Amino acid sequence: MPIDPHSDIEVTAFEWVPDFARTYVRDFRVRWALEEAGRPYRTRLISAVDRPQDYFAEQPFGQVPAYRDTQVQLFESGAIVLHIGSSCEALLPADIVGRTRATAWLVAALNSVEPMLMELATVDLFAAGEPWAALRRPSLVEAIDKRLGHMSDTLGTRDFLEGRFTAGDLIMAAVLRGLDATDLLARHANLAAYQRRCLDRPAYAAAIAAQLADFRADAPIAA
Ligand SMILES: N[C@@H](CCC(=O)N[C@@H](CS)C(=O)NCC(=O)O)C(=O)O
Repeated sequence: MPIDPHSDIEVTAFEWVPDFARTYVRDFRVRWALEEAGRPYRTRLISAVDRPQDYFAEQPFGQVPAYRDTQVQLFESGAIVLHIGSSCEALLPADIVGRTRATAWLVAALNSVEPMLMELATVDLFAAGEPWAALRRPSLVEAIDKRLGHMSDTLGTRDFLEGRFTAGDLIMAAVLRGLDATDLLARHANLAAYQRRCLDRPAYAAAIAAQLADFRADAPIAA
């Protein structure tokens, strides 16, 4: 889906991030949902090092993504994906059971999986070298492995968490990318294959390509 500068839908993303963060900035989730829904969008790019003060009125924490269309102005990638899904059956089934189950998986990804993976990122990346990080890692890895094991059992031989691809799979597969630098997902073959199935979707590739295309080459200078 080409970016359309005249679209009514606007996604706010960062104009530049360091190499290690590229393809991981959470606006890719929103871009992916819009690609799945076949909706063109325009981007507004802001500085990650010097956030515009008035941006905090739109995104209370100054983070990306933010989103707006003719109806709503939103923040939080999960809420935005649910909103896009609310008018797109490819993301959220029309029937109440399918819709609420997909929503439950989306919330589970953000609330029951992502916090653990964020803690692992702190231990392995942001606080690497701190003595407490090395002490925390083994029990954290054990807890993550156990949680993935339960999810692997629940998924079983299904292609997607609820049988067909939904917004719940989109956010779950996106969240599981937090394990890219580890072997933790590979320990659960059906889960690894499930994530690959999600990421092999053309809409995902288009979203990642669009995020990369939006980054400027040089780091902006902080004011
Ligand atoms: N829960 C939020 C998290 C957003 C978030 O952490 N965004 C990161 C980029 S991936 C960010 O803006 N980081 C800069 C900061 O926290 O100041 C969401 O899912 O939208």
